[in-house]
Amino acid sequence: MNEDRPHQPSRRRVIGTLAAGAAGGVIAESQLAQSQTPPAPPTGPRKEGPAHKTEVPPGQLDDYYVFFSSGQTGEVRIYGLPSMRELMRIPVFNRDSATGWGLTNESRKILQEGVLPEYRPHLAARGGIYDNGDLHHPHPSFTDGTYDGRYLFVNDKSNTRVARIRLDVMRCDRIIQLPNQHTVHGLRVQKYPRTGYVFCNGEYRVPVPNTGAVLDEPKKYAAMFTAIDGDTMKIAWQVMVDGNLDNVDADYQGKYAFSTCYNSEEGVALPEMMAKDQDWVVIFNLPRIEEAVRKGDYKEINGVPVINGRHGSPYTRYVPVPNSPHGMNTAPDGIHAVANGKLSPTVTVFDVRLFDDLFNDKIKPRDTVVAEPHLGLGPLHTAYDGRGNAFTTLFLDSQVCKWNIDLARRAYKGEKVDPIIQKIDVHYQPGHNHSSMGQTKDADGKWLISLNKFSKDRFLNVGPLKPENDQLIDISGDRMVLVHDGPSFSEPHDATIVHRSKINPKSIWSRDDAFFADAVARAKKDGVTLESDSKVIRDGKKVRVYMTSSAPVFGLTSFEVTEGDEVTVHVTNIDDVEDLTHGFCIVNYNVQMEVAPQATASVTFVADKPGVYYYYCTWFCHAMHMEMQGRMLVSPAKAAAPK
Ligand code: K7E
Ligand code: CUA
Repeated sequence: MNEDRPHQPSRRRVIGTLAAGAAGGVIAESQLAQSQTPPAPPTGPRKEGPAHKTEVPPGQLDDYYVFFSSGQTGEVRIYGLPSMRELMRIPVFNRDSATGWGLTNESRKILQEGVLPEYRPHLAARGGIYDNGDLHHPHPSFTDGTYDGRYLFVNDKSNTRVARIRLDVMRCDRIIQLPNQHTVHGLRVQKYPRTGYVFCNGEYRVPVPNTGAVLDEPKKYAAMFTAIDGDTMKIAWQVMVDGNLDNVDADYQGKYAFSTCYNSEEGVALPEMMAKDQDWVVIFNLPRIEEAVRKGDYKEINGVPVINGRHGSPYTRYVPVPNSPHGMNTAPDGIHAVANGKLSPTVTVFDVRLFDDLFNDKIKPRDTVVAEPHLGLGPLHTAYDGRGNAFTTLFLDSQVCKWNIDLARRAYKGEKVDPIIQKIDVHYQPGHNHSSMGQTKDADGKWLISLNKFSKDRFLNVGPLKPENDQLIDISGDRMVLVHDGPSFSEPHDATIVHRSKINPKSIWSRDDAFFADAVARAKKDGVTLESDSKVIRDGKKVRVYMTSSAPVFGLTSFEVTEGDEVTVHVTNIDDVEDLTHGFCIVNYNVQMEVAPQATASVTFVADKPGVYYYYCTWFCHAMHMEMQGRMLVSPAKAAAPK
């Protein structure tokens, strides 16, 4: 099943049609995808496979964390590798029934603060919160070229947001929505000296500012490249560019970031976007941009310094590459960066050491290109093993291509060498791939995950909506070996594999954690000690209920409020025991939240229906967990005085 496939020259001609442009090319693309419909699934007894490589015996731990995005599900998922077991989910841009993310006061504050003032009125009916997100790219913070275990940064393409997750508690602590741009697609972070900047690509071109004064005049639209300060989660600066930005990466010197860009035509419909056979990679000169901000060479728009980085600017360079490139991936050697061709069967290899000369006008943009190997159809993303080899996903060919960077450079100079080492079938239509530690200078060349968009026949049929298929490939030897199929719900675009030595989360919350500082402050004002008091404070129509939870009892077995009261319930889990989580759910009241050991969680609602309502613990915590319950007694509001 995973033996090599020869090159398929007949398919290459299709790319000619694609690159030649127009909607006809897209029809050819979908036909090509159909032509790959696999043979009927095998029946009969299961065969033995190479799965033992992924086996982590009971009681033993995985070697790596994998932070998977989940696309339109809006959350982050943590897997263990090599077992590919899902370990945990971190809600971010979604609502989550289990943890109460999107419902608790603590999470709502983060979600509400992550909306620009100009969009808040539009969300008023939904409590000032977006309900959906489209999370593509999870990237951990760096110090000195490798992961430092502080944060994970993620984008929301759908509502133009960036979120930060604290890796000590695996919880989102900040969200911001970016002004002056429309979507955040590509997201990567500064690798050196540290993060530092979080680079965010604005994909769609819109009027800036987007107020309605300009509508159907696409020539007046622009896309924006944004650098967020990862420590403060404030925007450091934005650069206005030509074309649509797709993916981004950064170098290992802290000097440059670079983005693939499609639609240099600046069209708004597909035939226009594909009209030319070249687009470009935009290179951003970080020291020059910082200098421009210091000197005031910018326009302030919506409170953000916006630098003009369009053609001719000293802050950017535009390097022509074949039509519609997609992934942008820096190699762990600190020298090479690869733009993936998508509509072109090639990838374009840059030597980032040449960028100084480019910005000093000593060489031409294309002089920074040192190789452009022809790999196969639909190259989207590239990963590395740290031994000079690269692994590129071929979306249309449903393959991963292993190739050698040095051989590609030599072939580009005219030497008769083939940079392609091996191609392996994946199932099917891969987007991103990721290698173990492969986006750091510590790339270890052990594992590769191919994140495939289609699973078709690879799993039991679950109806018209199928899972994606994340396949694990052993790259430790000379040949790639496919070792595991992993279904996942919509839709991981990207994943980051981090060695477990880099991450060190807590098992129990610290009582002084900022995550529930507001609840602590409210309690203090009410003269309540969260860790010991269980009481009800009435403040006009506002009622604040404080209770502890300690298996298997809540600090209050009942509390009484009046119809129409605004009730805030605070639950503090005083169990100081690893994994002893409680939950708090009020029946028929749309209230449910998780309270992990030593945490406080709170929720606010209006007690608008009189009656008896049980609250109960939702996390199985004790033999008497079923009995961990209490009653909320809601008395009817006094009837209006009779006339
Ligand atoms: Cu290629 Cu959004 Cu990184 Cu999807 S992106 S595949
Ligand atoms: Cu507490 Cu179940």
